[in-house]
Amino acid sequence: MSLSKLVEEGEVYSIEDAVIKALKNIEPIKITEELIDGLRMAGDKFKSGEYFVVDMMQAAETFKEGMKIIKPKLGDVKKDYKGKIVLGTVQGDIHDIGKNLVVTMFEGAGFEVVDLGIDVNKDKFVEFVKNDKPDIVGLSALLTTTMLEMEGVIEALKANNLRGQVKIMVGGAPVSERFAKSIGADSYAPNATEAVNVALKLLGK
Ligand code: B12
Repeated sequence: MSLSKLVEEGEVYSIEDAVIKALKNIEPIKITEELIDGLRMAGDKFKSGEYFVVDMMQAAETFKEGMKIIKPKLGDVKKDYKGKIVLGTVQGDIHDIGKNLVVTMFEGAGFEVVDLGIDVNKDKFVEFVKNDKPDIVGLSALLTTTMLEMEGVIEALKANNLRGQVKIMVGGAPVSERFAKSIGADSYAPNATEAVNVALKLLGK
């Protein structure tokens, strides 16, 4: 069974061996893409009603197990330093599967990444920008209620005179380009691969 299929079908006990085997002749970044593909296929099945949440969770768990082995290897292919990004899921929201994918892709692309985790309040973002001076702040939200919190983070940065120091990217299933513009974010990306491309553009690279 292919790596993507193993993730799609949630074969959590087989993924580790399969990834170790694949590493013998496939580049870590290619394996990452295959694992992401599997998660996307599971997501499609979820959308069409073929998969339930439990199937989606199983696929996500399988993805995570596979990535545990890949992550240290991605360091080997790190290119030159691209910039520093801090990411977090906004306050009130505990969804992190998508955000973690974004984190992984940024790490693989050569960014210094700080992951603040889930349910992150705006003060924590403000504090981080003040002290650690990242180039980009990435905000994730999966709920229509918590996506409004993104605007709160932007307003808090403004109130602390920090807005001009960072670029702000937003993402997550309910977020759109239009929403991003309406709250004054610098950009939006629909998925983890695009997120890296958009970030490079934002930083003029
Ligand atoms: C898995 C899941 C859960 C898991 C989360 C596990 C985890 N560790 O993340 C659990 C079971 C815990 C959960 C809980 C809840 N969930 Co939920 N969940 C989902 C589900 C099925 C999949 C989300 C997912 O992981 N997708 C796969 C990833 C890969 O995609 P993604 O997150 O969109 O991320 C990609 C892009 O959006 C983008 N991206 C993401 N973040 C960022 C950030 C940046 C900066 C950028 C650039 C890009 C980017 O890149 C990612 C990778 O390509 C969705 C359904 C759906 N279709 O989205 C519901 C869903 C989001 N959940 C929903 C709900 C209602 C809830 C609960 C409130 C349920 C409840 N009553 O308790 C709670 C909320 C708890 C809370 N306070 O947050 C609703 C939201 C409805 C709404 N309109 O707001 C959804 C849409 C399901 C539904 N159809 O009703 N959930």
